[in-house]
Order: sequence, then structure tokens, then C-alpha cells
Amino acid sequence: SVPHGAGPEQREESAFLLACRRRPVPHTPVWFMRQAGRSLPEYREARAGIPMLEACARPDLVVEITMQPVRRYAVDAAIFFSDIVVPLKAIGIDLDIKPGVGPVIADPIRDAAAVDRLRPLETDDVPFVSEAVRALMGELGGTPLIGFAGGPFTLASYLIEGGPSKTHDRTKAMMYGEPELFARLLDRLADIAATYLKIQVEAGARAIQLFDSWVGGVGPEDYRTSVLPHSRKIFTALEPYDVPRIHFGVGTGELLGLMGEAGADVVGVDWRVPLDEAVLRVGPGKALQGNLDPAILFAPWDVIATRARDVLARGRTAEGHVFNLGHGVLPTTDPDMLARLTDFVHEESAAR
Ligand code: 1CP
Repeated sequence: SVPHGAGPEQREESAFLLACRRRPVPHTPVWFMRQAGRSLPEYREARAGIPMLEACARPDLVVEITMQPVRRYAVDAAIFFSDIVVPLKAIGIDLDIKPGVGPVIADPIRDAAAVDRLRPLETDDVPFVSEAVRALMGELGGTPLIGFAGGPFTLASYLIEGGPSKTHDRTKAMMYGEPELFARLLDRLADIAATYLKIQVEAGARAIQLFDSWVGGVGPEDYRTSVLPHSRKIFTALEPYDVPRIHFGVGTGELLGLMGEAGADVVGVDWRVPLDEAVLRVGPGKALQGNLDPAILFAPWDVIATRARDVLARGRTAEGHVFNLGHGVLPTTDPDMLARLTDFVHEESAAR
């Protein structure tokens, strides 16, 4: 229990922050990507009739939806309810989040003129973000808040493709065919992401996660040349704040070492690479986060428990381990299974 007005020493007692910093923990901390959202009936109720981007701009709703999974589960961290495209909307890009689809951009960015029109993000562009984070500080007690932003490749993909894409054809065509233009775009997106993260940290977020969800489609050499320098710029900009920096992508098995090199303190791993193998790929000096297959939650409980125990065992080979799914909670997941899994991770890891 953390007393009111806790100083830095007590604040460090959060198992989540300790694990990110590769320090001893009382139990393995756990949170779930997309823990707030469609799998919760109370979320669907809070969002009824309110478009996603409107919800993101209303501090009362952001606070409520961020708190919902914290009330329901014994999770060790909260994630700020927002979306990776919120800062893009805030600098004037005409976009919407369509139900059942995701972000859709009215005028995709495909030439130099469009790239040059992207302006930097200013704190004044997202007053509702600072306000919601500050309000959350009063609600969360000792539970740390994770701020987040979209990674440069993933944001570029939405802007260039104009919406969700499985193959990122046009994005990669620009990366391969117009490398200087691609670099200019990613550089601007890196500045936007860095500012968006700083805004959240300055208002009280205690860790940040960079979601470069779709960068797994890029090979290691192209990642090193075309993406890593921009992600590094973001992590370097956050360095003075001394908050743990988590770096996550899907299908990034071949990129894990480079994603650590970009400057993360914690590397997120999807379910395709076992954590003990990820430890070897990432190398020393980093904590890992992951990596139960979100689809496992549809299996019977004894199967879930066996798999979770396996993730914990492999995670013990890392210098620090934050338990999570390998990607976001799927919308039809039974919340009771997540509640049970949270308690199981705590009990199993504390008993050792
Ligand atoms: O109508 C709705 O309910 C919209 C669904 C939804 C939600 C709940 C979207 C649209 N975004 C979000 C919230 C969100 N997005 C959060 C906070 C909630 C939490 O984690 O508990 C976060 C961290 C994100 C980040 C995000 N948005 C990512 C990276 C994480 C990941 O899942 O890989 C990505 C890729 C997006 C884009 C996006 N926004 C929404 C959707 C459906 C998508 C994906 C679309 C696609 O498949 O390309």
C-alpha cells in the first residue's frame, strides 16, 4: 500500500516500474494491450452513440474508460485511452476512426507537397490529453499510467495507404523508391510522436509505449536504414524524463534486437517468439514484455493456465518481465478470463 504523498522511493514500489527497470519484483506485473475497449460491456455502454475521436477528446470519458479495466482487474498498470491517430487529427489531418475498420484518412499523403504540409504538434493542440492525464493522477492512486504513441512506420502506413492495410504496399513503395521523401515523412512523424509522449509524461504518465504495430512487415536491413533512426529520435527525446520506454510491434521476431537498439528499455514480444528466445535476440540490458497469444483466452481455463505458466517460466530468463498478451485483447474475449489470468500471474509469480 502506497501512502498519500508518496515520495520517489514509494513510487518505485510499483511492480510494473520495477520490472521495466530490471529490479527485483514482489510478483510479475501484468497489464493487457487494449485492456480498455470493446471486450468490456461497461466500455460499450460508455461509448454508446459517441464516435471514437469524440470520446478521445472528452477528458471525462477518457478517465472513465481508462479506469474501467483497473477497477475490474488487478492489473499493475493503466494505459491511457486514446488512439495513435489522435495527434494527427490534432495537427489538422482530415481523418476519422470508422467503426469496425479503424483510421481512415481523407487525403492520403503520397508526395513531397503533402509531406511538407505536416506541421509539428504543439501542447495546445491536445489540451484534452493533458487534462485527462492530470485527472487520472487523482483516480489511479499507486497504479502507474502508461502513455503511448504510434511508431513512425505505423503512422506513415495509415497516412500513405489512407487506412488499414495488410501489406503496406504503397508505404513500402515509398520506402524503397523515394527513400528521402520517406525519411522526411518519418522524421516529422517522429517529432509528432515524441511531443505527444512528452505531453503525456509531463502531465503524469509514468511509462510510455511506442506502438510500431505494423513494422513487422519490414526486413531487418530496411528497418535499420529506414525506420530505426526515427524511432531512436523518439526514445532519445524521452530520455531526460527518466520514464521506462516500451517498444512494441507485431511479427517483429527478426527485428527484436534492433527495436531494443533504437533505445527502448523494454521490448514487447508477440506470441510467435518464445520469451527465452527473445532474450537471446534482444541481448542484455533490456526487460521484455509479453507474450501470451490473445486467442488463448478462448481455450478452456486449464489450457490458459498452462500456457501462462510457460510464459512466466520463459520470462524468468529475462532481466525483467512484464506479463502481457502478444497483441491486443480481442473484442469477444470474456473479461472474467482476463480477471482470472491477472490473479493467476500474480499468484504463480509471487509463490516462487
Ligand atoms: O469504436 C471503437 O471502439 C474503436 C476501436 C478502437 C479502440 C478501443 C480504436 C480504433 N482504437 C482504440 C483505442 C486504442 N488504440 C488504445 C487504447 C485502449 C487500450 O489499449 O486499452 C490504444 C493503445 C490504441 C493504439 C492503436 N490504434 C494501435 C496500436 C496498438 C495495436 O493494437 O497494435 C493501432 C494500430 C491503432 C489503429 C486503430 N485504431 C482503431 C483500430 C480498430 C485500429 C486498428 C485498425 C487496423 O487494423 O489497421
